[in-house]
Amino acid sequence: MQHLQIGRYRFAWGKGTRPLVMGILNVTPDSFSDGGRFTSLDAALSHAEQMMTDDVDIIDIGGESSRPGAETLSVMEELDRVMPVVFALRDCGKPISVDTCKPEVMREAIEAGADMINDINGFCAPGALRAVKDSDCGLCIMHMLGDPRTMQIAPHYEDVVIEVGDFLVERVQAFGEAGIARDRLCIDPGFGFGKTLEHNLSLLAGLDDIQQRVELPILAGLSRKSMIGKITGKPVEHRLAGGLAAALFAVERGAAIVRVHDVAETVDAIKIWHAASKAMFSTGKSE
Ligand code: 7PJ
Repeated sequence: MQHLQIGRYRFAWGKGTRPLVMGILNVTPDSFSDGGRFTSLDAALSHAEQMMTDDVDIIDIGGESSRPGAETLSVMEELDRVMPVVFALRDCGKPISVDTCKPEVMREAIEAGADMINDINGFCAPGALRAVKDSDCGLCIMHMLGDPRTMQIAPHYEDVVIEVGDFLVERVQAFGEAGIARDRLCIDPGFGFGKTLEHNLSLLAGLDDIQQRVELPILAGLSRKSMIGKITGKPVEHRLAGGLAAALFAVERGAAIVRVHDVAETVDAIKIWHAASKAMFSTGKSE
């Protein structure tokens, strides 16, 4: 059985294991609209509490918007948003992940007890590997073409599955050369990050090819993304059913973790998928 180390937590992954649900906790700046009594911290903590009630496996805290076209935050701004939430949740009983590209934020988060760093930039920033090396936190290495400001301007690949796979293989090699244990790593093709609808669909269909090449757990983030909207014609607030179908397709192709907004619904969907796929193993319908 293979394992993924996520800080204080250790999860089995691979055939027959239950895929994990990572809940998205976006931290927005304080608005102080009612005199500061109900702040973005309160809002984030009550959202986290709901996710725990809903059986989330990992809580992913993000302060910087990485939507296409988004502007970047300064280190101080990002720390101000994220760190109070990390401190408040670090002993909540669930692994805490921090979604950041900045080595300074990675260091502070790890110091404060975060269990995982999720970097949409694949730890490509100078100093990123050094920032995470001397810890046992889990690391999600995501592929992105370019940067969030420009990535959706005519992205081009000869073969998206091969090129994203090449990038992930190279990054995993760099982690190995830096002396970082393989059982801390998971990989992510980065749906929507410099990809057209066709690219995203090729990656979804090719998840098992990437898995076979890299042999690490795959994290898939499809929740509410524009590819769901493009196929269904639905605005972001009506993409739940589409997102559940995408998440189940991803786990069927081997994804070990799905990153989602709608935790309760995804946990139920995965419980059903998992129960049925276990029955398939035990009746010998699967090789
Ligand atoms: C992803 C992410 C994703 C990982 C975001 C959004 C945009 N991290 N952070 N994978 N997406 N690992 O949630 O729509 O797909 S931000």
